[in-house]
Amino acid sequence: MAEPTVFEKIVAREIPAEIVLETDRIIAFTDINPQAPMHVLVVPKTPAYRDVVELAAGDPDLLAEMIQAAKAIARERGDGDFRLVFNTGELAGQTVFHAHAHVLGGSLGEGSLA
Ligand code: DGP
Repeated sequence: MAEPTVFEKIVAREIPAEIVLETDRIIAFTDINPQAPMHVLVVPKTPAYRDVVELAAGDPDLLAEMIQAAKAIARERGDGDFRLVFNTGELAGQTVFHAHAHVLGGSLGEGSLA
């Protein structure tokens, strides 16, 4: 068995997080190192998918649910607009290999990619 990721520990309430939304299949919490005025991570509770590509292939409905959750969070915490970022692979800056979406909102700056 692989070591649990930090996101599994947040799902299990083994480490604290500022949780902003939770359903049966998803948890969302503020990023520990925010890159925008609103920076929330939307995470499927299952650790089965290492990244968004695996998730899209394995459970597209769950990915769709994450995108709807992103919209709800952006409406609640900002002006409703948001940028969705999926770092995919180490060279792209992925550090936690448990699929997740970065939901960024607020004043992002022109052309900023987070
Ligand atoms: P990525 O680089 O795409 O794998 O993003 C991982 C994000 O997870 C990164 O922006 C920082 C965030 N993160 C890492 N550890 C923790 C933690 O313990 N709590 C919270 N809230 N966020 C974390």
